[in-house]
Amino acid sequence: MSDTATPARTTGCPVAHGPLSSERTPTGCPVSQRAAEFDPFEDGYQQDPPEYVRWAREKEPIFYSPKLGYWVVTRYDDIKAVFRDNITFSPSNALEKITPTGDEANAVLASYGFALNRTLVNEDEPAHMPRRRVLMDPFTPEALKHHEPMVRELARSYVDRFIDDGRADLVDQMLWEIPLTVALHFLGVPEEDMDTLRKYSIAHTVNTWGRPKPEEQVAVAHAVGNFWQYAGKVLEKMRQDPDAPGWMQYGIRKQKLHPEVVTDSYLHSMMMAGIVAAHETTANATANAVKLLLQHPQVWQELCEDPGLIPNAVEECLRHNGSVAAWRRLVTRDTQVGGVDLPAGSRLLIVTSSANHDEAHFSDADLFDIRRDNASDHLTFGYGSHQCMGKNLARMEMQIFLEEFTRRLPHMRLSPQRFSYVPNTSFRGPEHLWVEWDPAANPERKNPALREVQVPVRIGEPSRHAIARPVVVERVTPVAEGIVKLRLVSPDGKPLPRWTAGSHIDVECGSPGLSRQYSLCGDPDEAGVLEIAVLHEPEGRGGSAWVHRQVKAGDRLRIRGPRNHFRLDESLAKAIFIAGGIGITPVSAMARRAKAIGMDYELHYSGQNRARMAFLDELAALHGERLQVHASDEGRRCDLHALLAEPVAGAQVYACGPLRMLQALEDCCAAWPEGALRVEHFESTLATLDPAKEQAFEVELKDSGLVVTVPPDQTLLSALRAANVDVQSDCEEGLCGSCEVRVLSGKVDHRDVVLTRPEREAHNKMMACCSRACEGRLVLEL
Ligand code: FMN
Repeated sequence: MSDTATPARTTGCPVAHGPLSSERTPTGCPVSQRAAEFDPFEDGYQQDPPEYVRWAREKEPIFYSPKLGYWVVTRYDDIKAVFRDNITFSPSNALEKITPTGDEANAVLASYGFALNRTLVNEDEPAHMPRRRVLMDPFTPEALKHHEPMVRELARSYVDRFIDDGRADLVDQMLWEIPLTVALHFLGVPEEDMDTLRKYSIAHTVNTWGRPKPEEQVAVAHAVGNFWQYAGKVLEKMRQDPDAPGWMQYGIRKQKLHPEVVTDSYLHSMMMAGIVAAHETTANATANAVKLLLQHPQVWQELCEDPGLIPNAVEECLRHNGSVAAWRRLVTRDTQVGGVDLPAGSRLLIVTSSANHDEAHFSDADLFDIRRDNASDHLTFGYGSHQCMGKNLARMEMQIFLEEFTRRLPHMRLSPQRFSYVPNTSFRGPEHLWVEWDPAANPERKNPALREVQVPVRIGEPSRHAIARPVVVERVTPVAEGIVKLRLVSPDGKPLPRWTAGSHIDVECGSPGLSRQYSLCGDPDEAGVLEIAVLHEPEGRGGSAWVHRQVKAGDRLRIRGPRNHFRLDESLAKAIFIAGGIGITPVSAMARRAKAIGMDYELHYSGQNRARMAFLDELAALHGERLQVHASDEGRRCDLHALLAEPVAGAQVYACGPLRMLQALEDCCAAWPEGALRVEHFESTLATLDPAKEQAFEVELKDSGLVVTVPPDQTLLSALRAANVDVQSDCEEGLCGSCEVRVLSGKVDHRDVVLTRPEREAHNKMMACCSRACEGRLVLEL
């Protein structure tokens, strides 16, 4: 064993391994000591999977685990790439036993006729997508609505049972049984035998993802065998009454129309796998969520005070501490992930819980932030054609549970306890969750009507408009004619999220419906402070006027974000920053960053006259010679053509300012490499949708295997959401770039102001909030 780090590249592997073990990967590459020690059945992984593989995420993102015989993938982009390509990365091993069982256990399983076959989770194309399409409708937000009263009534009656006790194990007394009951209802299964089913489904988890000892294996095999036979019997019962409500009956009816797509073996396997998929994942996810929230009492209190935050809190809980820690794929042809060679036959453990803590995708990733604007990017539901079909049912249940708890037991806290987990790689949630409260302080004792209060559930991905955070205006400072700077701090000393140069926030200008974006212009290293500068636009729509008229020191504002669609590439040889007027706000933060990291840069700042240009002294002090000020009234207009006449190797141009200036820059940079010009727009020229003038069009979703029609009165974004496809969005005006989707074929009628001309002409990406098809069908990478 050596303890020297190798720079690798001996076998084409790009990873600089740490101290080495004596083991080698199947490709002959050395295995680092940490990789050799990796053991997902250890308590470290069970307690906190993303923390357990932090070293890998940071230094050795794909490694081979000799103990497991799997390649372990830990970063967001790599895992998403694996999910995206279900041909190269087959899901066929997703339900395989991770620990092979011995002969005795296998014989027991065979004695029950156990033949769990392909289900939606683990089948390859071309079989999978036709089945998914045929069986999907009951999962759309529209179809799920009618389950809401049943879930709510269940949640209420279970809380009734223990609300006066002052103490409960939420897992045993509620969170296990309700998702099971909901799963049974959804599937159309009779409710009897719940206790037996509970045992069976635990056994199934251990059988598939766990490491049962040889003596346990036989008992587990009996339970799984019984589970299998039970599923078969119930299915037979359902066939007698195929018009009853339920997803299985829906499948039975579809079998009549498409017998080659929905087969008998398929229905039997789905029956068993469906119970586990719908039940345990939600039970565990809710237990994890309640635990996480109660471990952050201030966040819990905020949720109790503002239940509108619950939908996004659910996403953040699923991100931070979801119930599916890792998933599996089988490599079907020689390929690479993240530059690492993976031969055909390699088995992958894709640690989605680690992806959910990847700093490259989630800034300040370990912070538990229920207002995080991209929380729903988490990979806990997977992604692409195999994404969890029941995600919106799970979201609905979790929202309802949290609403009931926050309203009826806001004084609940965690009891002292050590959490235990069923050892396995994938399904994760505490076996028990003890909480306590003072029943005398139950709010219902003063106000019994509280039991019946109801907040409408949001089915589907949460709306960004619900996730505002309060801030206090510490200072308002005039920084130029018509421009004020606001210094915003946390109202209660809780940290504000860290941000990166180029980011902006949304400020609610007096009401949630009137929100405006403002770039952060302070110092990203000054923790807990956000600074914006707002130009008064007298002819505007009222947002900036409100800021100038109303906002004073001590006021509370509601903001969303920060988010960044104007990132500085810190690996550049050089950055040329160009700002016009109020466009200096993001650019000043970027130039500050460039200076801090020692990058070569220049800063060109134009305006009508110095009195109307913010931050001049500060910028001059910080940037000295690198700053060029161009004030029109001094006859010093910035000659953009001359400035950018020659492309500079390895340089990028970052610009923000009036529309005219940004359009001119596109011409000036025509000779520059594609993507060398990066701009941030402050104003939108977008008209709202006029259905009389619009055409319907179709989009084919390559990753999900669906075809969605976008009618004339709907945007692509809303049509995708109605079809259960999550797409991020922010401004929904074509300004911010957050709803970008990749286009694989077809011509796009671009209506945003984010893409550059070459980007538009390439027709390989579009903004779902506003852009449409020129004609015919678009194929999207979704
Ligand atoms: N306006 C500013 O005055 N300062 C800024 O830093 C600023 N940053 C913006 C960042 C983005 C990403 C966008 C889309 C716009 C930004 N704006 C900024 C423009 C404002 O959002 C808003 O449009 C402007 O204040 C006019 O609003 P009004 O017409 O309601 O008065």
